[in-house]
Amino acid sequence: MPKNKCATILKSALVVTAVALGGCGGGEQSGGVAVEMRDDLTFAPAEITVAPGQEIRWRNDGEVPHDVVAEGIGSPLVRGGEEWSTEAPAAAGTLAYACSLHPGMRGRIVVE
Ligand SMILES: [Cu+2]
Repeated sequence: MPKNKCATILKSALVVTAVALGGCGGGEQSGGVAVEMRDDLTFAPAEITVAPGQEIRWRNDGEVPHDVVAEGIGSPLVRGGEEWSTEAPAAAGTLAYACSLHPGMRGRIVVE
């Protein structure tokens, strides 16, 4: 039956798309912006510029745990070897954030 055949082709296309999208994850080439959480209590880079809704990934390659706290953003504790990501705000503007564990550890997200 032509209708069923069509549905099968559609399902196959969806599976292929899902696999292709899944294969893009993990690297810095995936369209996200990466911020390093460093043992010297800084975010590097301290200021990033992203597009509305773009993925932002905080990665902790050190040993000191950190988090990311801002208006509308609250990460869990990100320990050494872990990472956490979220989407940039949908509206243009500048969002300041901080690590709640380390006063003075601050960063800025510029959405434009
Ligand atoms: Cu911190």
